[in-house]
Amino acid sequence: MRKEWQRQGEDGETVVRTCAWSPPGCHPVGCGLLLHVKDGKLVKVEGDPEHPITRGALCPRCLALKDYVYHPDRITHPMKRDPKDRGKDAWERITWEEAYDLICSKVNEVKEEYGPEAIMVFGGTGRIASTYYPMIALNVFGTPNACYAQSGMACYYPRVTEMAYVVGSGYPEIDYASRYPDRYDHPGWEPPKYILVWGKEPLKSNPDGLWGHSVVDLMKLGSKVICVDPRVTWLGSRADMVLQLRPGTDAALAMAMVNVVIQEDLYDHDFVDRWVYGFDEFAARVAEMTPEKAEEITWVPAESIREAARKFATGKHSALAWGLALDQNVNGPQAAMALIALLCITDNLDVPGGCVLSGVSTTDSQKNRYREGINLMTPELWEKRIGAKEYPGICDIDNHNQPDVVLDVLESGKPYQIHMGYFNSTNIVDGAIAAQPQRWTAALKKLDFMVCSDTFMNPTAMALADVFLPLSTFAEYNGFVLPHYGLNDLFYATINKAISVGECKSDIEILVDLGKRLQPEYWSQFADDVDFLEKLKLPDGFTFAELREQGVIQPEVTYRKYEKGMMRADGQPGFNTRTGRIELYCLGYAAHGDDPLPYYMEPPYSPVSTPELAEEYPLVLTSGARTFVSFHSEHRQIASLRAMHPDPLLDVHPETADELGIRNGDWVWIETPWGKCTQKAHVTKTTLPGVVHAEHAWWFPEQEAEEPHLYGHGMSNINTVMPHHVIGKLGICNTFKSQICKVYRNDEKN
Ligand SMILES: Nc1nc2c(c(=O)[nH]1)N[C@H]1C(S)=C(S)[C@@H](COP(=O)(O)OP(=O)(O)OC[C@H]3O[C@@H](n4cnc5c(=O)[nH]c(N)nc54)[C@H](O)[C@@H]3O)O[C@H]1N2
Ligand SMILES: Nc1nc2c(c(=O)[nH]1)N[C@H]1C(S)=C(S)[C@@H](COP(=O)(O)OP(=O)(O)OC[C@H]3O[C@@H](n4cnc5c(=O)[nH]c(N)nc54)[C@H](O)[C@@H]3O)O[C@H]1N2
Ligand code: SF4
Ligand SMILES: [Mo]
Repeated sequence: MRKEWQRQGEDGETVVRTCAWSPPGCHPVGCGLLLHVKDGKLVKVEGDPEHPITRGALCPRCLALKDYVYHPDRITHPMKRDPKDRGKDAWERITWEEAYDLICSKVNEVKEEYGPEAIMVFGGTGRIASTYYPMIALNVFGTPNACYAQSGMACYYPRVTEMAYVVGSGYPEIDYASRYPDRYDHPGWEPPKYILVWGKEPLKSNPDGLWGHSVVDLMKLGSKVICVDPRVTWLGSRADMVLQLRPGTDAALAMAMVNVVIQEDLYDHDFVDRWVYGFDEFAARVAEMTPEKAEEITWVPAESIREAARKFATGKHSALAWGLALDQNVNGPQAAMALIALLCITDNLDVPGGCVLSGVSTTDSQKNRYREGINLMTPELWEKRIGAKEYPGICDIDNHNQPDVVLDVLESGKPYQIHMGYFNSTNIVDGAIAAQPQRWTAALKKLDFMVCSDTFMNPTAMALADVFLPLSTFAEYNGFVLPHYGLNDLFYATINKAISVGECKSDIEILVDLGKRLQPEYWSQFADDVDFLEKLKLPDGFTFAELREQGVIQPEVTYRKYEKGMMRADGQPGFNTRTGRIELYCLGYAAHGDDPLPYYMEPPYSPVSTPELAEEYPLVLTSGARTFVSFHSEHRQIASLRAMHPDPLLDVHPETADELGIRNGDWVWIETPWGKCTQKAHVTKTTLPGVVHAEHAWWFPEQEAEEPHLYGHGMSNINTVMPHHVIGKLGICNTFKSQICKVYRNDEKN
């Protein structure tokens, strides 16, 4: 436990200890930083050696924080623009009061004329904003419409939904001893024997609450890694096994692995008898997926499937790190069910060195606030939430819209038209989130009024916004870091304000300011942003000020919580599902029209499901593996980071490159039936022959800002070639990681 969040340093410096979140973007892993401040300016950034988890380590994005904070292009005051000038660099500086007045009068106008539902708040991935943007919708504007616009909500929501239905809990995280102050030395804790890293690259992604480098720490303590990935990653090159599968075939592989475990009687009968519902039906279903059949589908040799399954099942304990590739796969819920089965029937759930769960009492403060927001509106208004009728399964898990339905509604104006948009942490026009961004952009241009809060000008603000709100970085505000957004409280900490830059404000300040103006009955309970934080109840009853003094809190872990009544609100042993057990015959899936048992389904576009299309588009395309130097569309303007990775790269195997007449470094077109874009070929043996991997979220801040150029609009954005409406029966998942394409030289650029 650390103390002293602020101290005097040398030469008149103040040193502020803090934990990172965003902006600049990252997920809530809360790495520890020491921010050195002199005369109100950030002069040095270093890792905090006393942070119990990250122990001084930082990745390049935090090391470049100073370059980001003081970048000459950063926008540090509010601006407005006449809607007829959208797309033009015709911004006018205004004060916060003017910005708020404009926003509030538009909100009231739209509400009066069309109803609150005509406002939609758009948010992106798990930056700190994602904790608060639903509150702008629900608790401030009073609209039921909060939209995370990725087709099929295909990030984290699927895994969380699957866990909710099958296990009745939040996300299971590998036990990297984050909850012990003495970390890896803690008596009773042990490193996993095997870590199954499935469709995830944690060293680069540090996703949701997993500090990725801990996998390296665990390997040093003896853990072995099995990677399931079409590419050999850095971790893969040091792994015990790499199962290089054809993208999108994960469900077949996972079913075959769990089948091996059952056939070879490598599972824990006692666990199954006590805690699993529907095991016999499940076993009968996966029995159809023999390793030989899976080999045909996945391209992974049957013997490797057997070997990996045996290792995982007999290693005591083994942990699963399952990643985004499971979400960006329309067969993801079925793959997930098989993986959850693999984890639990081998007794690796909620045990030391396995995967830990959070109990019912986990941090739920923000969720409670959303609920208050829902209660502020009438049930009839809540009923109008777009996509919730069609896909209640996903929409009710996180009180959101279903984004594919949203796009249809934006385009058709039916059942009602959206008139105002508020973009809070999403660069929808030419950033990461939108499939077919051309469609989103055209549909959004019809809105009467749009607001964007961000740090830099970007394609979304340039093309759409009428008001721009300048945002503070995490060095400039107070807040909390909640790993897994509170769904698995591995540790938690405060973000401590060290500096101010221009007139920038944080998401939390803007939320409270707008709330006080638009819903004073509710928001008058909070004096300001810090008072709002003080009143968010955290686990263990800490307030913001107390937590700041304490430093990083590592809540105590209890293993096997399901035996102790800690997984259910009623305090009974078991799990928080309909049957009280882990449902491998999943009644939740069945209730939403899907098969209660796992099955294999080909990706909707593949050499197998669409052989005629595949004649023209013969390659399998996956996309979006993370890099160290960017967070989605962010950081492209930070010279030190961009120098490490100047261009968008397409990984192509040397044999495939030869067949296509492509050399390393050539610009190539990547084309699908939905469009084309261009990236630079990176010829590498780390991918499979016939499988290419494209980077996502590319735009070019150094290029002409105004439309039609719009920072190289669509030129290298891989999502211009990704379709909408290929979602599974639950309304979740997409095909960003399992698509088909053709690749050919782009001779205009070579
Ligand atoms: N630096 C950085 N960190 C980030 C982000 C960022 O943009 N930059 N984004 C954040 C976000 S929003 C998220 S969701 C997380 C995601 O983080 P992760 O869950 O780690 O996911 P990815 O980095 O997309 O990569 C997953 C791996 O899946 C592999 N893969 C591709 N297709 C398939 C497939 O069909 N099956 C399998 N089994 N594997 C496949 C890729 O080759 C890649 O190695 O990262 C977060 N962290
Ligand atoms: N092809 C392909 N496409 C993908 C993916 C893939 O793997 N393949 N990954 C997908 C995934 S998993 C995700 S989550 C989406 C991500 O998509 P988004 O989250 O929409 O990411 P960006 O396009 O970078 O837009 C985020 C914007 O928020 C701003 N920002 C950063 N921090 C904050 C903050 O704290 N508050 C506010 N208000 N703004 C902030 C940034 O400056 C940036 O302009 O992309 C998806 N797109
Ligand atoms: S993972 Fe990297 S970018 Fe994210 S907070 Fe930690 S050091 Fe910073
Ligand atoms: Mo994501």
